[in-house]
Amino acid sequence: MADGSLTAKRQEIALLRRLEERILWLASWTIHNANHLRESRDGLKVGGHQASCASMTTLMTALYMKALRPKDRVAVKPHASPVFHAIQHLFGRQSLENLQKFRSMGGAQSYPSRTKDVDDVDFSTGSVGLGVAMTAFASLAQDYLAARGAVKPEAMGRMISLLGDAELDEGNIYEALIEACKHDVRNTWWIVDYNRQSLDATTQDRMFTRYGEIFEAAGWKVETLKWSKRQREAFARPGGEALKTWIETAPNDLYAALSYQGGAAWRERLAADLADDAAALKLIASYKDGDLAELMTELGGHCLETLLEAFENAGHDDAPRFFIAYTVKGLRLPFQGHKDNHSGLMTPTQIAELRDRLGVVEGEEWDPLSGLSAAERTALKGLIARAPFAADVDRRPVAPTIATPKADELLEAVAGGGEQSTQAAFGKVMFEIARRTDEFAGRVVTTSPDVTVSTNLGGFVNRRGVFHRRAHEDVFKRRRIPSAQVWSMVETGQHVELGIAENNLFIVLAALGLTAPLFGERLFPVGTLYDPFIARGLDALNYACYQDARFLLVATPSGLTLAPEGGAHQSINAPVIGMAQPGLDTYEPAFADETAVLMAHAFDRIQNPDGCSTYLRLSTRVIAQPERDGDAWRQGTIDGAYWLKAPAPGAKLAVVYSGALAPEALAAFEALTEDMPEVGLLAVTSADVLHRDWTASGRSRWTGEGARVSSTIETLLSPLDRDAGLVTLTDGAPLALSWLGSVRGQRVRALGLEVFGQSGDLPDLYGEYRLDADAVLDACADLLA
Ligand SMILES: Cc1ncc(C[n+]2csc(CCOP(=O)(O)OP(=O)(O)O)c2C)c(N)n1
Ligand SMILES: [Mg+2]
Repeated sequence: MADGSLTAKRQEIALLRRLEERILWLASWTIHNANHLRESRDGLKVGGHQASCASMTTLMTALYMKALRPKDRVAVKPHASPVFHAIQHLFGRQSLENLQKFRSMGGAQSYPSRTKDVDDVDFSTGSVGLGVAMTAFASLAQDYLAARGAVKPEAMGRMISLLGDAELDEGNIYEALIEACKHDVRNTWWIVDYNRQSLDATTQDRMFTRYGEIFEAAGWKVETLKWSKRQREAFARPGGEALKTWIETAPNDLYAALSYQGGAAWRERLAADLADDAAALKLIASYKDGDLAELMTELGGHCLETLLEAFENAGHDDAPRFFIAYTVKGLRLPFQGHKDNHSGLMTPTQIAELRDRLGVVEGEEWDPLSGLSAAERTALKGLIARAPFAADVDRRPVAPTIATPKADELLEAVAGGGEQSTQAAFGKVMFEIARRTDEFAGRVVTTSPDVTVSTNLGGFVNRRGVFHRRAHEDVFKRRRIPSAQVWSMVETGQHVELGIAENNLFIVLAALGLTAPLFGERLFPVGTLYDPFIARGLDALNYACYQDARFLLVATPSGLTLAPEGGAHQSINAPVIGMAQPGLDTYEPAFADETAVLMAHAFDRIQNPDGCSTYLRLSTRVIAQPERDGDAWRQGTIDGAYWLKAPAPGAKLAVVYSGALAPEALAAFEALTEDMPEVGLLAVTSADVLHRDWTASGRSRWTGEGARVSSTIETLLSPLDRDAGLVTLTDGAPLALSWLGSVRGQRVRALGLEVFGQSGDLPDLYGEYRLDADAVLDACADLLA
């Protein structure tokens, strides 16, 4: 390298180092302000993680100021949020006010949030491990779009996760790693802040070499960034090798303790341990205490040169990469290396000391370039402006609107009445969609954790193929072996095959459900699984919803009604889970036509700016379909309920049911009408939508906002007598419907599942668990008594 460019490079590193110090400062000060300076109204600790931030500032400076390009997407370690917002502030994308309001309402969020932060958050994080997996599946989504020409090769970005080393204990990371391997995922970097500390303590040594082996086994390139340039230079000197060996073989806790205690402690311990090595002792003696401490603790993850070089080298191909960047938690802060430092906050004296050490002027704490010379300020501003990531690129593209099918079009697929199950109806609608040639059909993407066939997606997949970057013919088909299912993998396939890992299903849905804001291309993701296994991926489902990813989730079969499959598969709490999950409308249709109407509605909601995702809880139970008169059921299905049999005004009793128990409710209703012709039968397709509408309507009355006075359920229940009784029947926790009694203060007998089921046929199980018509009649008698 010519001397000139070498000097320029050195100058740039020096500037970056200065900038990095200021990012460390701003992140530390942001947390300090929130905890020590801002008024507290509730006495609660505000919190924030100064040590976790300090661990990562070098890494994030190298990335954001040099390595990242606008097309790259990042999931930032949740508790490094202040560093992220500080950098965004330097780029002019985060206001000072929001930094000052860190962790308070409307301010910079505790953990980076796509939906709640105003700056450029690509992926929300918070629940450790999920953001990591998200980047692999975002890359898969990018590949899916690239295969269709929807993302051009030059526009493909890297999906990067910055994670803590303790995050590596989260099992969902390895589920994602396995799936990523099967899908040949590329353009993914996972960069570990390897400080060997978790929340509670210093972590065990035993996994040191194993992580690299695990990732290598999965086909990733592993880059271990253990040493800084300063260390490499020192190790090359006489006696240096011994120093290197000492660090390599030292137990984590001892290394951490000495990092905390500082130069004198380092000297004492090293002198004792290396007493037989004259060259090493001489080398140690050549450092002052402070310099010795810096030498021992400035590991690879704190070295800009090392990081920049690694990112630069890795940028030449698209292989997935696992970087292990060695760091010290809390480096340069008074509690560096201390095992209890996770939630440690600097005292006012300590932060003042840091401020003075970094050259920030007292009173100018919010000015990131305070105390610097005019020349340095100009140079740093230039450096920030030249960062590739600072380029004025719209990172929130708006996807064109796609025409989604009308309910009438999907209804045709299930026409004919007769006897059907909602799961079969779902399959028919998907088959009909697969047949369509419109833009919408080409943008539907299905996915399932190894239950594609048993959830009735098979027809769709037969027509549309399985997605894979590397085409693979269905050998059974080629050999003309009869099979109901074609499993041909092609780049343009529209089904993303997943192994049995429900966590992955939800994170894939999160990624596919965010392609519109991430890549400017709308997909309509449909994911299927067995209803009980929603619980398996609940945090990931919540994660997807929290980011406002849009998809249709189809859970089938469900409830006690999957009877012979046994108690372990029967889902009890799912309806309540659905009700309690924001960002997800939960429906449980009973009939095929309701299912078709709800699917059309769900596709519309995926795209609607004010929409959300939809969860359909379906069943394999084949039941007689109703004769419809009029169209009111259609809007009612979407609004959450309609009278399948309207009550006479003043009726003293109504039966209310959800989903697959419709025949039992109907049988009880028919028995009742012999004596009480005024009784009504209410079909509830969504306890969730009904409940939310009811509470919103109540709120609007108190606040005076909104013109609505009466909610759907209030209107529906209004013909009944004030003292009427309601018997509710649902194949799940009775809580899902028991609240109906509060709407008008009516008495309720709520039937549902409160204990685990067992294998059996429907008459046995409905009898045993009191979900049959007799149970409804008993409950009615009790109410009328
Ligand atoms: C799923 C989940 N469990 C627990 C937590 C609480 N928590 C936050 S950070 C953390 C550990 C942090 O260790 P590490 O990932 O190594 O990050 P560091 O702060 O050391 O950089 C824990 C347990 C969480 N955020 N998410
Ligand atoms: Mg850690």
